[in-house]
Amino acid sequence: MIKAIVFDAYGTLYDVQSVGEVIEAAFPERGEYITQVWRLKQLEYSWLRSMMGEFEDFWAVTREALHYTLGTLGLRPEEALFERVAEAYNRLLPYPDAEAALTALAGRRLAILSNGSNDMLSALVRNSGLDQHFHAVMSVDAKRVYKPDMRSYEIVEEKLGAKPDEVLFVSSNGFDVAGAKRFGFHVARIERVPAAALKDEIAGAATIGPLTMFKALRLQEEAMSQRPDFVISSLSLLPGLIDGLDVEPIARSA
Ligand code: 2OP
Repeated sequence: MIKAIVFDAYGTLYDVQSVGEVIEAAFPERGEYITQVWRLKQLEYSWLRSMMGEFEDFWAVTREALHYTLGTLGLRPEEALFERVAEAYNRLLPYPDAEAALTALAGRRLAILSNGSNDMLSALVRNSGLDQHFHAVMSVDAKRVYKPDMRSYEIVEEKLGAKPDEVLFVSSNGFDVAGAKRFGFHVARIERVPAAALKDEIAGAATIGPLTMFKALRLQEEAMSQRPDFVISSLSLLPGLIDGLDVEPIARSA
């Protein structure tokens, strides 16, 4: 029986591309490049920090990655502008399918497990108004190690009391899908960019831009042995998928 449905945050519920507008306003003509390199570097730094045993929270990682990215363009913005751009990560927009899906799943134990720091996640769910849907919003801060390190996924059982095979984990991040599956969760992958659509995009492009590279590197299923149990194209299809599973309802308050 599934006792908890646990969502990844960045890229799954929240659109990391939505920082693009703030970045484009700050650095005209460079929005797409900065958005993609920033996210790629942010994840890379999280993995490097886990491997080096040198944890700094995701806010520090996010800022280091932004410094790196702007540095590749020779940009050294004044502090106020840097902060404004960094802060955009706390105001990401939820995907349009997120709110309705979470509403349709009411009555089940819903939670987030994210690389985001506690402060970032609080700001994110509050700013987007999605906070009301979650029984728990869990940060890897508790373990000082990033997904997909196996220790990060242990937080779910420690906080929710649900064993790995009692959890349906939902993510669109290939590395997180592989990690969660390796840990023993049931995994639903949200396929935001189908492989065939990416193939057509590449075939039709005169040159391959940063966004296409990002889709190729981060939004495809990893070619590793840990495969998701379910693949759906959007969060809108999650309630239908879950209707077919044995999911424990939570007691309603009177
Ligand atoms: C998250 O932890 C993996 O960035 C993604 O929310």
